[in-house]
Amino acid sequence: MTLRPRPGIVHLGLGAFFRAFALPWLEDAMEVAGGDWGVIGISLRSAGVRDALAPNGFCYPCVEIGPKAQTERRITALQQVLVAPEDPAAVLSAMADPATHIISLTVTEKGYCHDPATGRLNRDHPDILRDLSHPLPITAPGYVLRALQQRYQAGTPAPTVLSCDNLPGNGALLRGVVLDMAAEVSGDLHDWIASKVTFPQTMVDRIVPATTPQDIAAHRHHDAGLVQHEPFRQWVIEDVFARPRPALDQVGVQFVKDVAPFEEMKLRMLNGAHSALAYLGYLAGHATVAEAAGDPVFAGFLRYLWLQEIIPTLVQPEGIVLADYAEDLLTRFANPGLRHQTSQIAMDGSQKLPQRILGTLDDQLREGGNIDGLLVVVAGWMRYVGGTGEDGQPIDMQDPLAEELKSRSRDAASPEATVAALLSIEAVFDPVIAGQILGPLTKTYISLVTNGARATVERTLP
Ligand code: CS2
Repeated sequence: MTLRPRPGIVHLGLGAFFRAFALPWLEDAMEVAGGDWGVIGISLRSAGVRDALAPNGFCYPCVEIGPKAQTERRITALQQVLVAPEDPAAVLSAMADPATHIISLTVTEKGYCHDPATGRLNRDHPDILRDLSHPLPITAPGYVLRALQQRYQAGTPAPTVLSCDNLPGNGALLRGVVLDMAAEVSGDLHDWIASKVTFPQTMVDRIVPATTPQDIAAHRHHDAGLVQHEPFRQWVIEDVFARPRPALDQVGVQFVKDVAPFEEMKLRMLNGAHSALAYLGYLAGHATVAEAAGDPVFAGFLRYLWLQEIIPTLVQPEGIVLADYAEDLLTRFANPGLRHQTSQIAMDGSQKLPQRILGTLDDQLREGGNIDGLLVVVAGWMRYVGGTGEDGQPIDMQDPLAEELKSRSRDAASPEATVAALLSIEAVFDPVIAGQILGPLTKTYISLVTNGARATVERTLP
């Protein structure tokens, strides 16, 4: 069935994840229950995605890569792609249009312009300072703020603002950032947003590796809009959606009162393990998650981390047995067709570490639990951001704090000094926790430097 519904959603950050996760799911909902839930996608930076999709009217192939077979469907619910820097006013008009009931976001962790350690707006962020004094924004929170301002001024009903990024309490975090900005613009606008606009928390899950030129070359139509994903998908949404809403509940999306147990499970178990494989696996020479997960030392390490250090900090979400969830993760990671690069996941570690690893570490410290495995992951990140691999080759480290991470690593005269210098970055590490882990983390880091990642991981296993 070809769906060309009218747009009801404007989505900021049209990466592969949204195209392989939410768009197919929205199509499933429209096939069951109809509705105009077409999507206008917004690229906040470059024209690449628009240019890849425009020749085919924004329709694209979405390929599911199972462990044995692949299946393909064609997605047709994306109506248009706007490139924000080309015409920011057009983006705001789409977001402020009364037909737009949902403004959704996948702008990655750093797109929220928050302080990762506290979750609050980073008031020193140069783009935020700019957006507060310009009517045409450049940041994602700036777009949300100015679109809400237009709706408020025009008397247009408040939309649902749906963050779909891997952040703890993503809805509340975005709400806090937007409200902090609104307070600088107008008290009335602030109060309208606070009382009328809903920002549900969500947990989103599907592994979607970045599409490579080789993937496109191998596709039967060489379609540049191609996205590829694993079979698994899970979407849990806090049930505070403004009406109308797509019939996602009829096609397997879970609407619940409290998303937190699902979200913490996913961030700490899936994303935490992903980051562990990204840094330590990369250092040990594993280019992909499947390769690393297929290495018995790393598979053993993940099982140990999950069962001994992560699961003890979690509340079991309804309907899920955490030990089974862990085994399922290992199977998902081992999917040989996915070619999910460890270097892709390693990106932006300063923004990811707090919710993936450091929150767990903090909980374990409070309860007197074991933290040896978590420390190996933090040490792996520290070694990785130093910029040189175990093979002596430079690492293409990408992070919003890259310059600071590199200069702190470079200026440190010893491994002890490296650990201390990185631990004192307060945007990432809570100073109290930093003080508690300095000693053992330094030992682990020295082992990584001396013995390598794989041997250090192996020694951590009981
Ligand atoms: C990954 C996630 O790149 C990363 O940091 O950990 O994109 C991960 O694949 C998804 O969250 C899975 O749902």
